[in-house]
Amino acid sequence: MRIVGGKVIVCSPGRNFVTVKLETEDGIYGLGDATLNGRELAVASYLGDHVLPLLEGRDARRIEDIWQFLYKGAYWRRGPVTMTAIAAVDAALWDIKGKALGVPVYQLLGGASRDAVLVYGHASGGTIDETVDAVGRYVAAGYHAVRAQCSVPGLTDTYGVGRGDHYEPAVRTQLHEPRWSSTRYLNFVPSLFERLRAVFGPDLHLLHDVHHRLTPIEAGRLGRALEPHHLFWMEDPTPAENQESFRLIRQHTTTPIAVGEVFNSIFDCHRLIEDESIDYIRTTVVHAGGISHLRKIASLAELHHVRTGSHGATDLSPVCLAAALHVDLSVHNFGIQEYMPHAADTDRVFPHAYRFEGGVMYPGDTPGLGVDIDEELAATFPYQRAYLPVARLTDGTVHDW
Ligand code: GCO
Ligand code: MG
Repeated sequence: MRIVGGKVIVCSPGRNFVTVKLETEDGIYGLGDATLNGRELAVASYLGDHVLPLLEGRDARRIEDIWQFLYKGAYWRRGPVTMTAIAAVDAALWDIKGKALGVPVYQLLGGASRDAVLVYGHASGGTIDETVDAVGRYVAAGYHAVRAQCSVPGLTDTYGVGRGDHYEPAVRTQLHEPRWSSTRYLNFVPSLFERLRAVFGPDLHLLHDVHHRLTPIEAGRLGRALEPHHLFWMEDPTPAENQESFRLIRQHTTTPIAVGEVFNSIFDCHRLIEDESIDYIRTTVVHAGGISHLRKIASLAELHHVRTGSHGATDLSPVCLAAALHVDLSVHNFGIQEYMPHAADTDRVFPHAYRFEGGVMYPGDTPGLGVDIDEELAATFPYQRAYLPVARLTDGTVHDW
């Protein structure tokens, strides 16, 4: 089954997405998400200028071989641009294999290990009262797990606090540089979760994203302060270039720790996993080398009591979400999947078989990934340059985002 063509589709139905479409000699095609928020065109060029010409004529059935060919063959390894490009090709090949064999991808990955995929939604508010209301709306919609973020008094534009229930961090106009204070944040956040627990009781899973903003010892303090409110996880407590940092957090708190949405390979997290200094690994299909590589990370994690918790913000396209759901359903050590519904225009451009129902998701049984792209409609939404905000401390120093 030779690959006879491929293209990169860049569109912006609500936000920017980069999608790879690979075509085979028998007319079957596969899709892969290649979106790297704020740096989209770099991946589009990597794929269109350098990768797709190499795929012409190769056997689409040899997924692992093509993965190794693109990874080892480039000489330049890892990094977000390379690994996102490889991920897109990998997902498209799994999509093709599923379609060729007439089965959904999760069946190729060992079949379902569970009935459905537990997901968490994003609640946020400008005040604690607003955040309580937002969490309440998710509970009413059937969610069993909710991430809660709240504006920090004295700071404008706190990370993760959206307008309405749809949060989109990338800004299409000028670059945004909001100010940040870890002191104010640390003094405030425990009161948010004290209130949420008092209102919603012990059974609702509550999550929180720190977005890499604290030092390890500050993160230890936050984790300890949140212990009475038993969070499902504290996400990205500190930047993770230095994997050893997490040992210190671990020594100070029993609050479960999740990290990994910016990781690109198993080499970014193997020490964290082997040291058992985290509880959830958040790597996902599009930024960590595709379905093939994500499964290897999940297998390593399984040995060390670490469960998966894949990134699933709106900048990961429906093609990535579909692929993630197939992995989630099949791996034994699945933990939870992040789910932010996409804009209506995004869903129209990417019709899909996956569905949300009662706090869980199902990838569906359509052969392959179960997601398509309406190329004509996509062409009516041209790319629009957009950037993530850059955080600065109150004195103007650039801070971790
Ligand atoms: C999350 C993330 C997102 C990211 C965004 C970056 O937990 O969902 O932190 O909000 O900021 O996906 O591209
Ligand atoms: Mg996050």
